[in-house]
Amino acid sequence: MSTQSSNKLSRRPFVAELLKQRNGALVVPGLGSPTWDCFAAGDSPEYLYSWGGMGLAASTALGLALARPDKRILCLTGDGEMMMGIGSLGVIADQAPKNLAILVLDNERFGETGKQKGLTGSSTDLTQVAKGFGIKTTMIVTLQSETQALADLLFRAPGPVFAVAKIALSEDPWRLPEKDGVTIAHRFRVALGIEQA
Ligand SMILES: Cc1ncc(C[n+]2csc(CCOP(=O)(O)OP(=O)(O)O)c2C)c(N)n1
Ligand SMILES: [Mg+2]
Repeated sequence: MSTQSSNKLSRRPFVAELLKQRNGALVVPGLGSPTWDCFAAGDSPEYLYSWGGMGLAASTALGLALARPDKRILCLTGDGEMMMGIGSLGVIADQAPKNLAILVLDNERFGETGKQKGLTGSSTDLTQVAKGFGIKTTMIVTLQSETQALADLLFRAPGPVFAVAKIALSEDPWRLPEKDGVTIAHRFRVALGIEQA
């Protein structure tokens, strides 16, 4: 059961609703909670789960987007993880892959490691930061009713696009996927048809 501390978006049902609309998009979830949210919504070999590596989700998604222009790529990460790899937004704006979307699940905290406060709850507006780096299309979502408009942006609008969803702090049960990086990467490549099972 999930314990909500505010009336913001509830992350598990919100992520599950969004992923229903991914229509073959490859997903790079940031470490910790976003990885668990994806797994809880239903495992897929098209999810390149992260374990431990903080700050690399957006740049990993950029590499994928450039390597596979035939696929839509979604980086689905946390505010803390995004802040750690914030410079990658400059390279994303510069390379401007049309198939890349980034969604930050922003609970304004380092949720997984004890809910320490991050900067997005006080001074930092990540959409303005993204715009400053040169990403022209951004969106902030605070209501469940905006999920459809967000899905249209993330999965259909010309990229690169950058969105922030303000989500509630929660105590969702752990849902931990496969941990072995070699296994995760292998099954991802198999799903892409570039390696044999
Ligand atoms: C380089 C590095 N520093 C710190 C950590 C520990 N760590 C793991 S998850 C996490 C917080 C992530 O916060 P956020 O991305 O906002 O996700 P949330 O759990 O809040 O959804 C931290 C600090 C790490 N794994 N790697
Ligand atoms: Mg967070």
